[in-house]
Amino acid sequence: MTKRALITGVTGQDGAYLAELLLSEGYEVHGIKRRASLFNTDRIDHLYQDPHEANPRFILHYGDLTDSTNLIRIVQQVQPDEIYNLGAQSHVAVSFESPEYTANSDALGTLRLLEAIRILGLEDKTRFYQASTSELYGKVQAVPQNETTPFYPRSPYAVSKLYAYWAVVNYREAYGLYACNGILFNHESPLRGETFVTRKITRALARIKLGLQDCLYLGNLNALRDWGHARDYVKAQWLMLQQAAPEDYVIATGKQYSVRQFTEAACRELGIDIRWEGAGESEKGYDAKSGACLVAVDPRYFRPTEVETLLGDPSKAREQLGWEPEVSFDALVAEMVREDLMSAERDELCRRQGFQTFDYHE
Ligand code: NDP
Ligand code: GDR
Repeated sequence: MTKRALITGVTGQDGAYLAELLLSEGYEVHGIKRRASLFNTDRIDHLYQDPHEANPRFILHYGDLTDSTNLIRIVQQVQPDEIYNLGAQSHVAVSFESPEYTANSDALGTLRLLEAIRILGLEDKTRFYQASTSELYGKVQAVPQNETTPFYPRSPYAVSKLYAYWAVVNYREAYGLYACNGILFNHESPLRGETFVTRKITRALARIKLGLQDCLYLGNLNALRDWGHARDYVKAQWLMLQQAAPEDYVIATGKQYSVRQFTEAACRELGIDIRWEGAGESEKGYDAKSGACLVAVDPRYFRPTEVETLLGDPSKAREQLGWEPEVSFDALVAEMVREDLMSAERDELCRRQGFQTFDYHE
């Protein structure tokens, strides 16, 4: 029997990689996308199948995590063997601007899906994956962080994800649901949203290299993160739902770098020698050859409460799931830089030919 999966957040970074993985594993994949005034399926367009063709294996449904009516209807229609709840307002800084919406989609959205499983009597059929996060550790209470480290969330995003985390544990214990939390540390890729720090850096430096942009403005250069590749991490999501019993797992590389080090690694890939001067809010990064300023700190990007350091211990996932990250930090940076350089080259060519290109950066 073909397995059927339902992915919320299928248009996001992880949704795209997971859909690809599940299709390659022979699944019929259903995804929930939001209605937008423009097409918003860039990341999954290569997977698109014409719904008029016979037996499509990749099917999209309009829906929103803030609307339980559509969630119940879609779950009823799809009767999924596995639900991957990846949909979320996932930007930590934005969650300070839109805390109520973040709670509605990230916390209550998760509850709505768990209830949909129950209301439809699918407790024995449908397995549930929740996209939990290292942001739960926030102001960290132990180093490195594992499945037993206490949580201390530091943003409306993290507080919302804390609610979702415990809702999953509670539904597992109360109703016997096969439901898992994947506590994933930061994972990146060329598909990463442009306003997360890694992609912001690789995209801006590629554009600076080609003369399309002057300066990259960043916030806290000292923040430390455990960065992996999204393709490796969606494999762990899938593995969690293939076990005999549902459990929660930390997924991380066990290595840590600062935002400054990520910037330096991207510069190395681009053949730029960066020299730092100043400290704190007045720190700047200069091109050692030309003397041009490449990077400047802008306090606008500081957060009201910051997560200064995260470092995961993935021992449990290694031992029980047989999971290992395959892509190193340097290979991740190289891939992101390569892809952003290609798209900057396209923009530069258009500009040379007299076409105006979009120059938005945040
Ligand atoms: P993205 O921001 O790339 O994708 C989020 C997805 O959720 C998009 O498809 C977005 O749709 C969708 N979405 C947002 N709000 C709603 C809503 N109200 N209803 C339905 N869908 C919605 O995130 P990632 O792919 O990076 O992350 C996937 C999940 O994993 C998220 O839950 C995130 O919080 C969590 N996570 C991510 C980590 C990371 O490092 N990437 C680490 C740990 C956890 P649209 O395209 O229309 O905006
Ligand atoms: P994070 O990712 O908050 O860890 O959440 P992000 O890339 O936004 O920030 C990482 C660190 O970099 C610092 N930083 C900046 N961040 C952004 N976005 N823009 C900047 O200009 C900048 N300058 C410095 C931040 O302060 C922070 O310390 C991501 C999301 O994917 C979440 O959904 C997920 O749960 C966690 O990772 C794990």
